[in-house]
Amino acid sequence: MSGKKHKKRLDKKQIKGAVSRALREQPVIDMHTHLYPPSFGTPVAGKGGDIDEGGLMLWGVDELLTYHYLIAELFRTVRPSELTPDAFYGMDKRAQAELIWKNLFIDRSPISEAARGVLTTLQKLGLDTGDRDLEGYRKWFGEQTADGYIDKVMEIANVSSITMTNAVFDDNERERWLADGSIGDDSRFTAVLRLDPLICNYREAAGKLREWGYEAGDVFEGEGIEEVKRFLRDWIGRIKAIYAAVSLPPDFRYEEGGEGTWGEGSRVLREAILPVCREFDIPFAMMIGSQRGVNPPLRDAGDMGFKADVESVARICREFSENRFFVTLLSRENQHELAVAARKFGNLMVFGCWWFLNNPSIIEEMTRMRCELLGTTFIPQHSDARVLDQLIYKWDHSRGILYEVFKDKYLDLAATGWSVTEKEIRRDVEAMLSGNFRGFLKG
Ligand code: RAT
Ligand code: ZN
Repeated sequence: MSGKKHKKRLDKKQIKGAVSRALREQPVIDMHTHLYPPSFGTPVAGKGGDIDEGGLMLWGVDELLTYHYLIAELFRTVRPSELTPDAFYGMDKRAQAELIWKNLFIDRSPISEAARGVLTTLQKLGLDTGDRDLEGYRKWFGEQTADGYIDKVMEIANVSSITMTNAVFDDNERERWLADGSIGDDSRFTAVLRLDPLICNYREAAGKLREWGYEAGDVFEGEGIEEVKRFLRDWIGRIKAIYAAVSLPPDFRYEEGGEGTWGEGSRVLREAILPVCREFDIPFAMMIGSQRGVNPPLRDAGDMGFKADVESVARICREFSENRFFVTLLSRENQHELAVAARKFGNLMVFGCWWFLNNPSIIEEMTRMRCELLGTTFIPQHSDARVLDQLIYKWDHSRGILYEVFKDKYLDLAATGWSVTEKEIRRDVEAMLSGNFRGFLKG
């Protein structure tokens, strides 16, 4: 039987061109960042803005250079007798940036992904990386206004929406929301309620809740349960959270019986967080595998990743079939099992190549495997940017790798005789960079 030949069939060269165009032109919704609009204050001096020392909006070359990924790399280049982490953190930001610049960019070639990222960012902003002129870069950034710079970065990175991580247990952030509920109203940003202590350290979280006027007991039980739910409802409403999220350590287990190390955290999940997510019809994100403080003096740079328990993820997805879950895991070894779990549960949306996995070789391997197991039904990447400007390199580098994977997949399709069209390539790329996320939020 001969079907009607597809008129728009592309040849190999055209397929490559179409994938490259689709990836370049498709705006991204970045579903997990640690970025904020200027309404949260900025400690960075720009043109015309006030400096707010505790401000949360980070941008500019000194912040790029002092990214915690690079701080970890700096401490591979200095002897403890020369510089301790405490001494480093005691230095001012400019001096920290200068040391990282010297040790990681001048004294050796910046070939690590985080170091290369700084250079891609400067280059795409139009600065000459060949100059190696840190002072010149600083001058350029000093001429930007924080607000206008967000538009510039979003345009260069082709990011249409930035999803924040709003840590309600962080006093600095919490107080800003309480002082002015409209700080989240910047249309370029959306909010996410981040709740780590509620599951990871309920007793401590309950103490805070009591300080804030919620009668949560030291043990998660009785009337305290309703108070935890009231707290969640208040904050989801206050910040207009589009989903709620938690980062869990590798030893996290979902313990249905409520016994064992994770018994109480599992009950908080089952009896408070997931019911409230259902009420608001929002997904819950679980980022699992980060072991905090493996080398405590390094602070944020001292965390590590280990293997998580994918079976717990599967049990949660099965028991809470009315909830929707975004899941990303930090260990490379977990990625195959997680993708297989997503084949079993439509309420599980796999996302991103998180933190130590956000390196070209691993992104490529993970994305190929996910395409092979899940087709187009996953979210290949998020940036995890902490410094606004990082959106530029994270998305530039990721788009390049997604090109390598997707073009191979469409060439494989064409080899079967299937007609591959530009319109359908664009449709699929739209889904993976934006639509799958939007659709999963809606349910
Ligand atoms: O990727 C990172 O920058 C980590 O420090 C964490 O922020 C992690 O992404 C998280 O959200 O906990
Ligand atoms: Zn993060």
